[in-house]
Order: sequence, then C-alpha cells, then structure tokens
Amino acid sequence: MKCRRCKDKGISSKAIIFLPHHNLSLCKNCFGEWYEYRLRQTIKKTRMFTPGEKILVAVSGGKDSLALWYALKKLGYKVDAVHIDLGIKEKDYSLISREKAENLGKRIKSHLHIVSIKEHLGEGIPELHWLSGRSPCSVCGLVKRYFINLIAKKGSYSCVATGHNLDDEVATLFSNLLSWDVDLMIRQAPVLPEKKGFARRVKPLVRFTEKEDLLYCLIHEIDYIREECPLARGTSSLLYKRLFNEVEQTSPGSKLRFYFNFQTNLRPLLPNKSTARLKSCPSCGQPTTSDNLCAFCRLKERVRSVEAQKKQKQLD
Ligand code: Q46
Ligand code: ZN
Repeated sequence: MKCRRCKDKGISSKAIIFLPHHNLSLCKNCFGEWYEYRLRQTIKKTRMFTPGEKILVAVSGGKDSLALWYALKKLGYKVDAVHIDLGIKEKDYSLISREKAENLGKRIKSHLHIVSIKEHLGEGIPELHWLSGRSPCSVCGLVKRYFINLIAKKGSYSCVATGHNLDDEVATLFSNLLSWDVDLMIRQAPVLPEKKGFARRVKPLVRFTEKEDLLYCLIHEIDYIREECPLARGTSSLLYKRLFNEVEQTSPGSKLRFYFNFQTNLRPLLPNKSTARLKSCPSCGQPTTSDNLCAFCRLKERVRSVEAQKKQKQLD
C-alpha cells in the first residue's frame, strides 16, 4: 500500500497505516503531519484556545495524554502539564505512570506539576475507594478534578486539556444513552466553558482514535505506560469500546458520526436543567454545589475520622 499524500505530490512511499474512515493510507511522515494538522484544526474550529493562552495538560502517563502534550508543545502552544500520582501500587502502576510523564517532560523541556494523593490524603485511590464507599473511578475522578482545578487556578492557566480520544467519548456517550442521563449528555462536549471557579476544559483529541494516538506515540518514540489501570478491570467502558470497534469494522466512520452528529443534531436541543448554583466550599474555597463542605473536603474528613478511630482502637 502506498501513501496517498505522497502519491499526490508525485512521490512513491510505503504507507504504514490505512484509515478506512478517512479512506486514507499514509506513510510515517505524512501521518505525523496529518495528525498535527487535524489537531490544530480541531482546536481552531471549536475555539478551544488560542496560541497565546497558557494551557495545562492533564497527563496520566498513558499514550493519549502524552501524545497530546508532545504535539501541543511541538505546535508551539504555551503548554505545561500536571500529573496526579494516584498511589496505585498494583503492578507499580502509579510509579511507572509518573516516570513516563516525568521523562517526557524532561525530553520536551516542558514544566510538569506533580501532585501525590498519598502526600495530601495519606492514602491512595484503592484505600480511598474502601473508605469512601464510592467506586474506584468515582473517587479517582473526584480527587483528580479537585487537584487539577487547584493547579490550574494557582498557575493562572486559561484552560485544562485532557487526553480523551474518540473511543473514550463514544463509550461515555453510549453509556449515558443507555441510562438516558440527559444531564451528563449535556456536559459531554469537546469544550466546556469556564464556570465560576472552574477552568475551561477541552478535549483536543476527540477526532482521533486510540489507535491513531498510539501510532503518533510510536513514530515520535514517546514512551508511555502500556498497562491499563488495574482498577479499570471489568468497567463497562471497556466493553463499549470493544462493541464499537466491531461496529466500526463493518461500517467505517460510525464512531465519528455517532459522536459528532450528537454534538450537532441532538445536544443543542437538550434542555439545560442544571440550575445548581456554585458556592465556595467553606473549608477549601473550591466551587461546589453543596451548601456545606465540598465532596473533596467531605472525603478528607472521612479519612481523618477513620484514621482517628483506628488509632483509638490501638490505644484501647
Ligand atoms: S485511573 Fe482512575 Fe481511570 Fe484507574 S481508577 Fe478509574 S478513573 S480507571 S482514567
Ligand atoms: Zn472543600
């Protein structure tokens, strides 16, 4: 298979990938250029941010967020990153993830903020899951949102960019559709504008599949953590991704149509019932819909009281 872009320029080169949903075969160089062009276009068209704005990329150590950080830096955006060390010991998941993020930061000379959950809360995500009674991903999401927002505010970043790709967004949309969760569907957009106390949130990789992010990492020798998060085992999003991969195989372009037709045809018609007013948490000052402590401070209180009970038992 030959690269179609090179062929158009009268050059013959071997393609390394065929993208059925774009009916496009590309060589290594052309794929990198195509990815970066498409990324820049997505940012521009959806008005995610301008080249002068200060962007904070949330990096997990996985392929998507590292590809995003690398590509934005290469394209000349003003970009720093933040990594939340989740304290997941199984398979050294957090240790390896952190290393991958730190290594890329050094390589591309971009500043990386590191926040260790254990240092702040005394426990990692697996323990917080047991202590809070929330699912691992729910408590993880709460803690990540809290710290990422805090760093964005402190560092005066105008927006937070995450590495959610098309496969992630399609799986989430499908899950929200299965339960007809209109409130969550309304909030599912490539750009979520700034709200009192919350930085703007953007997803510049929404037009790329996992496979495309992976290939971008491979051709730029970006080293990322290969392991899936051990706490993701059995989550329904993995099942939905497998399902949509099958649909995509028989009908290329389905993922793009499913997500972007929702954005243009249905999302604007959904009633925005969210009347919840944001207040400031009396303890940490972060925005919350609660009249009392925010969910993060409540979690902190819970950890403190369980620790105190443990100590008391030891003394008794
Ligand atoms: S890291 Fe956290 Fe993910 Fe692991 S615990 Fe769930 S949310 S799966 S992006
Ligand atoms: Zn609080």
